[in-house]
Amino acid sequence: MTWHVLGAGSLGSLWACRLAQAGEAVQLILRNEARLVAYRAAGGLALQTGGQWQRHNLPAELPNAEFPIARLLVACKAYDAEAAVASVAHRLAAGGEILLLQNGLGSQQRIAERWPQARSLFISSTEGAYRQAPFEVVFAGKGQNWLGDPQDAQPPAWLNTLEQAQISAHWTPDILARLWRKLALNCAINPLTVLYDCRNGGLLEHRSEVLALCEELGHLLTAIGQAEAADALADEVLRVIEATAANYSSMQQDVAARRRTEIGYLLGHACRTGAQQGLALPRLQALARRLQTKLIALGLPPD
Ligand code: NAD
Ligand code: KPL
Repeated sequence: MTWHVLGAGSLGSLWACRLAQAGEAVQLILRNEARLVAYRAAGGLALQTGGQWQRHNLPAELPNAEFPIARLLVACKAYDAEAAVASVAHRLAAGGEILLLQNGLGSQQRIAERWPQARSLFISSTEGAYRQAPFEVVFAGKGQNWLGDPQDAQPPAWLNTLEQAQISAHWTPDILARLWRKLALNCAINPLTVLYDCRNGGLLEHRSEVLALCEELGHLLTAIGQAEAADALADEVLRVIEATAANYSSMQQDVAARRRTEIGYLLGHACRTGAQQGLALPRLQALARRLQTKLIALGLPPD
């Protein structure tokens, strides 16, 4: 079965190249004619793994191509994902699958609700990749991919295809717990690195602020039935800060490069969920306001 990959950015290219290398049929779906022309001019996708570049001239098409889609990997940013799926929704085969590779939460649930005729699988990824140039991607950090379906605990039959393609993949019956845990880590670290304009390690100078955020995130997670995701959160946050002390968080990098952030699906989603629960989250709300003020001052979308 063909893997249709929507979004040929960092993770989309990483998945597409590894699947193709393992002999899977892969079809890229690019946003518009200009991207398709640029892709063809580039001669395909180039992926760097372990210092070695390899080019993969994968077939690419536009969203309005005619062929039905049975398996769709959505590898756009959270704020683009729903519109991207809408652009190909008329091609989704009944009983098809949508794999959602977004960080944070909110976009996945909206897509699963809007297209219930397909099975939506949520993915939490700790792999690292970045685009060096259009259609040139560097595989920067090995990690894990956790897959799950909040509606159905049964894994898909093709799961081991991912391992054969060197994509480390694990099935979890509780993908929301994984996504909430990662969201909480990102909320405790990323916004502060933007506000203090520092590497992750710089937050060790703001330890009490980080710990206070962890406490509030723990209250939120417990209130929404994600107590497992709250377990020893502060310890893990401090461990991650120490282990990645020399790195800039993904949000800090986005802001430094004047790219839109995924704040609306991280801190924004946490604050909205708290409000729906009638939960007071003063520190997280204040953090969101400070971050939004900074984003607006830089000319970036505040959500
Ligand atoms: P990216 O910006 O590199 O790639 C996204 C791609 O989607 C871009 O090429 C963009 O042009 C394309 N796109 C947007 N709208 C589209 C549309 N309507 N039709 C077709 N293509 C469209 O993003 P990324 O870094 O690959 O991140 C994807 C998701 O994975 C994000 O939620 C991110 O937080 C998450 N993530 C990324 C990494 C990483 O290391 N890059 C790691 C873990 C999680
Ligand atoms: O995921 C991260 C990011 O930078 O987005 C870490 C390294 C955990 C920091 O929050």
